[in-house]
Amino acid sequence: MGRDWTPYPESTAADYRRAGHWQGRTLGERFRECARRYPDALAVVAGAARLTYAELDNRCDRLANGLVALGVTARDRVVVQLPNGVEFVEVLFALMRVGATPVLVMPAYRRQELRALMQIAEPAAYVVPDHYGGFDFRTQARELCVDVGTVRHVVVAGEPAEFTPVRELYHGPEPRPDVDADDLALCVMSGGTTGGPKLVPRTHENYAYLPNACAAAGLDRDDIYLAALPLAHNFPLACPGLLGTLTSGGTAVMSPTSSPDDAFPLIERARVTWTTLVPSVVEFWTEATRWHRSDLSSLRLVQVGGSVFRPESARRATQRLDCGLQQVYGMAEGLLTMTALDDPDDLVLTTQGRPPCPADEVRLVDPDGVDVEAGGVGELWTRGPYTVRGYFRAPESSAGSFTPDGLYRTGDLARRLPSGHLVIEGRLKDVINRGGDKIPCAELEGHLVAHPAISAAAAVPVPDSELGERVCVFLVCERPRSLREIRAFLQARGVASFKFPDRIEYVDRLPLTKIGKIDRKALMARIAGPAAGS
Ligand code: OOB
Repeated sequence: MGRDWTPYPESTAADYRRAGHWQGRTLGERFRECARRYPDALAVVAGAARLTYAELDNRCDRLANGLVALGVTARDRVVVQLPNGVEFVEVLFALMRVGATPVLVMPAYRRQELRALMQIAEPAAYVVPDHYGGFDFRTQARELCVDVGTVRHVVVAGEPAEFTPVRELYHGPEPRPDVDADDLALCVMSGGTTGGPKLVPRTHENYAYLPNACAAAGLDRDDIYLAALPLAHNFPLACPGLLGTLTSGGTAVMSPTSSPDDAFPLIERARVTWTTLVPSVVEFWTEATRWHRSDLSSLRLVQVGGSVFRPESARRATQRLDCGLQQVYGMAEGLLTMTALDDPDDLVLTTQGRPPCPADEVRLVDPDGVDVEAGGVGELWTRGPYTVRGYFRAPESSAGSFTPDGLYRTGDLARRLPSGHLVIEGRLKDVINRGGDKIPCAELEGHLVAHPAISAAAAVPVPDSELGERVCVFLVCERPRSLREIRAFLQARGVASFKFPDRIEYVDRLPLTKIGKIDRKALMARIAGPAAGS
């Protein structure tokens, strides 16, 4: 096995297998077992398409054959940037069946982010929609093929232009390799760390454990899941999300976006029972119940995570949506914590719950790496059967983010209640969490100083009632530039629009800490007052 990623120590892997956390089966096998057990059950609903388990299983097989015929081989990386839809599900399982590694990228990402992660992944293929959200992904694919020499095939869902259409890749049998459960199932993008984009390598055993771990959501084959957040994100994909649904016989309904206009009619029509959302979207849904007439009475559970969820919003949401709530704290790197369905209301409203697996180790430490006193706030360090030990092909960042004995340093600050429930109190890392979308400050600053008139830049979070945080940038600049000009500059560079500044402040120079780093605390204190406008 190549060493593009850090394996678990053998004795630890043996412990996880002995305890039954790892079951030696691939995700493809688990889905196929489910398809054999419930062939006629409805697996996926997307627009007019409705596929039973047997149909979906068969289509995934045929697509896997077509990918082999195209020349995709085991361990090839394939960047998949598809919105929620049947193709997403089929491409994901087909690649897993070929033993290739899907690298899942959110549709909002643009050329800058993609180029950086493709330079790490060296993908053999890139799978995109023709259009989504008013953006032509084929144009971006053309540019990326120039930027990144390894992409042999661009595969398009929809009108392919000069590329390969997905619809022509459903083939008859081809010899396919065996896939090992301890090999990579997929890579997801790290959202939580500083620095450039990082890929999180998840093995089949590690990733297949996640949906099991989430049994706390009480999922069964009668459940109907609405995939409203982009499925390339770990939370709707596997916590237990789409993968939990398709390995337990339930139905996954695809929503093209998370807006109430798309999601509410789908909930009513398909009698959706549960979904996964970020706090800003739940708040929007809560408001939308005032004017939307759709019947949401089938909803029994909404999972909420990705950024801080205020107790008042949580209370309002459960009342207006009239359903259960599960708070989830998690990360692409692995660890999840979740409230239980039978937790008392005050714990559900004010905590982010407990880790689901007895083998999850969670430490709260002070700056010297020493465990804080019971009840104290410390940085959360973790290791366990579904938390990775390092990033894909990034030994240096891995060394910075993981301790020598394999604990992931989350950069989040947490407190533990006597019941074991964790409360996320803040964070140490320089990342802005804009409604669940993560923006590494240094990355945005790097793009800003590429502007010829900007000599220095610092990005800081500004508290916001809707999104939790928005992006404020402090610029040292010859003369003030409009927000519109700065955004246009970032757009032309190919930066994802959720990273664009919401507010600009001009300074003569950036305040520095004693050791010469940008003093973000001082900058945040300056904007604590009302918005100055820009
Ligand atoms: C989820 O994953 P990522 O990789 O996009 O972001 C991880 C970071 C965490 O380190 C933390 O800073 C923040 O997002 N976060 C939360 C939170 N859940 C995540 N901060 C406060 N409260 C929460 N409930 O965001 C993710 C992955 C799987 C499940 C849920 C969320």
